[in-house]
Amino acid sequence: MTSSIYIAGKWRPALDGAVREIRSPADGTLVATVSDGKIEDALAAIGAARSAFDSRVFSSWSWNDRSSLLAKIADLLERDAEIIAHLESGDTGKRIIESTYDVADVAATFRHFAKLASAHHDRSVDSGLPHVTSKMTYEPIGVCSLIGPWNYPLLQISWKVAPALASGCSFVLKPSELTPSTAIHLIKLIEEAGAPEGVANLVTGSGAAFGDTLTSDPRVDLVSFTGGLPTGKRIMIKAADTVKRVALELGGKNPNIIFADAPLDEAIDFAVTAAFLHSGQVCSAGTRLIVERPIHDQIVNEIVRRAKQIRLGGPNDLTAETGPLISEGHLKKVEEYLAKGLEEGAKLLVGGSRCTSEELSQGWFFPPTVLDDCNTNMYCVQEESFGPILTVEVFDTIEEAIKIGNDTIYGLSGAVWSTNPITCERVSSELRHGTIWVNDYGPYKPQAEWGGFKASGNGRELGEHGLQEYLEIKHIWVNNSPTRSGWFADRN
Ligand code: TXE
Repeated sequence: MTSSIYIAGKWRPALDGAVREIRSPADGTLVATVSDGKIEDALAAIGAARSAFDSRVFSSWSWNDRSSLLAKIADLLERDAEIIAHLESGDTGKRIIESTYDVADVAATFRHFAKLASAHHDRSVDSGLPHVTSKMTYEPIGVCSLIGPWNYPLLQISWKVAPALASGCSFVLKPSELTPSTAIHLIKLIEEAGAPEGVANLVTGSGAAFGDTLTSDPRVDLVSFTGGLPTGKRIMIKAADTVKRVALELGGKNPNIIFADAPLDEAIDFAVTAAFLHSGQVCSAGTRLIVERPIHDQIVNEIVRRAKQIRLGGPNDLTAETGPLISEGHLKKVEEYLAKGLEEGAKLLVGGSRCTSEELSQGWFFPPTVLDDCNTNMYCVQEESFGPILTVEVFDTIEEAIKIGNDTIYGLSGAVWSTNPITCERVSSELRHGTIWVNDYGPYKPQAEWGGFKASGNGRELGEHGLQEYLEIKHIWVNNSPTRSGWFADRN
């Protein structure tokens, strides 16, 4: 779709006419051609969002009406689920079944925020004075720049778009330049559901070209971003000049801690999934396996055996269990990361070099890889590879397990496996990460807040806080019987 920029209710090409080809990471085939927006397009989109917001065309809707809009969008997502899943798999190379699960989660996200919106109300505050009413009102923050990543393209932007609409904001959406197709479809559904012109705007194109415009323009009130740490830091700097609210989800380096008394069969099975699901391109991937020394060999041997069996392939390969990395650049980054780990002394147990078989050589496939003999001083333990690389560390005491699990600049998620409730309670309370799973790995719910401690980001998405992020809070004090204050003497 070469007119994939949507501003003030109209689809149009980039002002300079540039287009960008989207190619499948599984086999290099052309899956879409989209507009390649630039600064001028972003400025126009911000202008449209600002005008729509200032006109109150949408913020004046009742909470119930906005709730109905979100429910309608959820219905349309479910109606188009198959189309959307194919678009998502085309851009990302992930299996159709995974994209299908993602679309269901996206619809659930819209339903969650629809429910929150319908239940939303002002809060009265006890003024302590009979002639005064005092209340807290919740208003949309204004114009939002919503910037998404490529690993869960539609899901991650739905965590931003749904609360922005629920609260009555206007926004400019910028999906990753690698995976824009489902964002384009979502905007069509928002249009079909009846959002007023100028509320939802979309600019496709690269962050390098116009990201700074979206994050520094004075007409923008909030930036919500999911992506890499360096970009997140840059966004904070760009947003600082006009003191925008900034919400960031910047990934993690997530510990998966297994004690010797854990249910081992299940712990091993989940360790494999946590590390290799979507080829490790998951912000909450369990890429740091931390095992109690006596069970190290048993656990690692079994994970290696399982890792060797994982079948890689593109969306059209129905026997595939996981897909490719997103791009050649990302594959190279994962290769460099692995090379550093080996230089540092990590021991390669399985995987380790890109797939060159005939059926995989046209795509960016990298096999499940396990590095043993790791420790917290290593680059490969501290830095996110965002690929299918699992590092293994050992511990002897619970204190050491907690220390290792917290020895990271990130703090997104982690897990603890043990049959001892006291162990689980202590580890889950002392790990400094935004989500902790006990004898499980990976589930999340739209009703529960998601986000990170430390360098994993700012703020929370989903849950109730995920809506608060898009609201300003105002205190309205009404004196129904004003009298003089008498603070200063009136000398006349
Ligand atoms: O991310 P970028 P990249 C991590 C992961 C990965 C690394 C780099 O470790 O290897 O980040 O990935 C837009 N102003 N995660 O380079 O650049 C960009 O166009 C505003 C973790 O792909 O951060 C895209 O839409 N926006 C993560 C989005 O930022 C800018 C998911 C993300 O791209 C911009 C993805 C700028 N100056 C990667 N420059 C997670 N938390 O789940 C780029 N962008």
